[in-house]
Amino acid sequence: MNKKYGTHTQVVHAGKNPDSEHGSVAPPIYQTSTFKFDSAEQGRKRFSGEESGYIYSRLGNPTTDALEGALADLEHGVGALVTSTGMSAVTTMYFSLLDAGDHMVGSDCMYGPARVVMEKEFSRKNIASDFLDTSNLDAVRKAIKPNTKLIYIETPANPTLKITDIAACAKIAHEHGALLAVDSTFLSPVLQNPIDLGADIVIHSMTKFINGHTDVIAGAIICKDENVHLRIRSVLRSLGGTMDPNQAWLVLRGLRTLALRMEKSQNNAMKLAEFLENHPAIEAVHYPGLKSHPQYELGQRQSKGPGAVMAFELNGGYEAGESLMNNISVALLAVSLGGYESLIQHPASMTHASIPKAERVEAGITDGLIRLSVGCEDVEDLIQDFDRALG
Ligand code: LCS
Repeated sequence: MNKKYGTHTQVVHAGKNPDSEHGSVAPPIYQTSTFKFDSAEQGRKRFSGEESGYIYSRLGNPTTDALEGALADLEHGVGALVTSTGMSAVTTMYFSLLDAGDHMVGSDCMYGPARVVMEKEFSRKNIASDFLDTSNLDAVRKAIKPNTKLIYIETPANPTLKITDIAACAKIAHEHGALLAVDSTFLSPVLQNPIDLGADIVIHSMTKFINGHTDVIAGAIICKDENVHLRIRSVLRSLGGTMDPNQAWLVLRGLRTLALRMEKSQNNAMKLAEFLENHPAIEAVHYPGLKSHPQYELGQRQSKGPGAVMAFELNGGYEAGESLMNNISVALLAVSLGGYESLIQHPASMTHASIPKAERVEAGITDGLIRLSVGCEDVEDLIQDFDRALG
């Protein structure tokens, strides 16, 4: 895809290669588990790599390839790998890049299970980790050890919307022979391209904005370097967290309207954040589009927009938040984010409940914090509904 095209054009056409047999514009769904060989010799050659071609859908399928092509284009990587879930993308990356005796530095504030699986499960395999405030670059530098192989940041972070400097972390990682991976789920490829800023790996939960229709769980890993891509691809195919062709087709269909949806959701989020910031019942709004956000300038520099997710605290603490969640009617009370509809939830008791309380509070995930993912509704309806429910 020509990088000179505008974002909407890129999203509409990324990776597109209409079906060569019939010219169908929408990609066919190759709903098959396996592929017939013309001869035993062909089967042997496909397995040995002497001949390209499909073998078995866990190892590759034309519909999942179509989605991977589009994502590699949009994130400016050498290749993309699509996975059954976002967590599968995270754990496949951990497994591929970290061996017993290695160490990882991660953002203290990230999607709860992505941190907990490292601290609870990978630690049992003798892989060490330190999760800290990666927006503090001195803290990142100090946490690096001779055996640090990976810095993994989530920016903006779920759910505090804290921002980490991608280019600076890439520099720190590379000075120490480590790789930098970035979970860029909150902004999607239309608003942030970590590889352009020096990152080696981009992770997405495509359950969120990329699919955008709240009907599929999916993930992706996009790499800058061919060797890293091939290493992770080999592990993914063996561990088995690959994507089904039907799932890939749905995500590709959702992807084509990503820029449109993101534009509408982001415009709504900006107006709603301004409304909430000025509302007497609200103590603080955390949204990278507001000048009050502590890393507003950094966000402006490294991203094309603040996205459509925010968090806020009410003056009345958790009880006021609970009452708001029970009284809101346009936004739905549900976890997840990045869909066409607005969703509201309480991280401390829901998405981040698996993180022990002391670590959660240290990461800024207070008991009073409410997270809101803004959808494509009419913003007037969202504002009126919040005004009523806050009252
Ligand atoms: N990365 C981020 C930033 C996420 O928000 C999530 C899920 C994941 C990775 C994992 O992806 P999944 O396997 O669910 O596709 N975040 C969720 C959330 O905030 N509410 O429900 C799920």
